[in-house]
Amino acid sequence: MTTTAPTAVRVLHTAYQKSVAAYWNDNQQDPVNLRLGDVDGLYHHHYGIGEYEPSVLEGPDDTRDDRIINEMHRLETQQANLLLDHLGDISHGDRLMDAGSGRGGTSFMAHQRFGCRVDGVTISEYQVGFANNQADQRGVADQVKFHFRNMLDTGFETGSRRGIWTNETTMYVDLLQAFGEFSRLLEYGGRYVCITGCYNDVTGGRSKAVSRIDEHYICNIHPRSDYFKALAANNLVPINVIDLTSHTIPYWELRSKSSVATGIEDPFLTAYREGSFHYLLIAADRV
Ligand code: GPP
Ligand code: MG
Repeated sequence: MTTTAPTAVRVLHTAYQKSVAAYWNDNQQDPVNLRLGDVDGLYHHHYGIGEYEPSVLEGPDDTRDDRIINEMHRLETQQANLLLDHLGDISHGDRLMDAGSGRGGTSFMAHQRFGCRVDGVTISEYQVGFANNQADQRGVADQVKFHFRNMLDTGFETGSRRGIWTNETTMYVDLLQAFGEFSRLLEYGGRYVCITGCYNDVTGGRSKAVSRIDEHYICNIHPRSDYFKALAANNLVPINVIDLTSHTIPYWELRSKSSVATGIEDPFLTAYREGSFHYLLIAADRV
């Protein structure tokens, strides 16, 4: 028996969670994430927002690809900055949690901005190793730590968090369970910020394009309504809801023209343009 087996048994509760962990442990060499991260050492696993600079698509040919990669990375970093803008006032002594922390990009940005301790949790042991290695290289390993833990059952202390965020990770979890755990972890008045893709209740059920996104990432995109039901059921009161759909379409247009396109660009563009899918930021306070 390996030494990691008992830990994995405690962290991964279901066959679905095991398959998600396997996806993120095994499919990790995609240049769409590594080449962008190599730009400045911030490795993201989320999409971008804002207009791109159109000149990146023009000549000279020998630098075009690098300029597109840099620009996509800038839009992804801009997305994470917008998320952090909504965490409210965070002091040095506060503690934050990144639920579904990937390779750590948003966690490092949060520490840089607020100077406080950040714990990232992920069910991918590969990602824990990658992100903790980044923390060592950045010299912040005492402040930013990544844990092989399940966001539905973190084991962290009740009321220990001033802020928690999910940057495109809630499509992998039951919202009632996740928000129940976040509500337990947040102190009174603490803030939860979510950026997510959700499907549109108004246009009906899951569209074909949304189903293709689910299949691609092995996720389960929730309807918009489920977010607000699950927040309300867990003493999380929205203070801000921003529809970012029109702000993320340029990122997908640029990505579809890049050398690192993965094939999922068309379903995203179709889903957003037909109105069956939204890109939302939700900020909520724990009461
Ligand atoms: C992007 O990660 C996010 C997800 C996989 C979750 C799904 C998000 C939705 C909004 C539906 P990534 O950066 O690893 O994806 P990619 O490799 O395609 O860039
Ligand atoms: Mg990516």
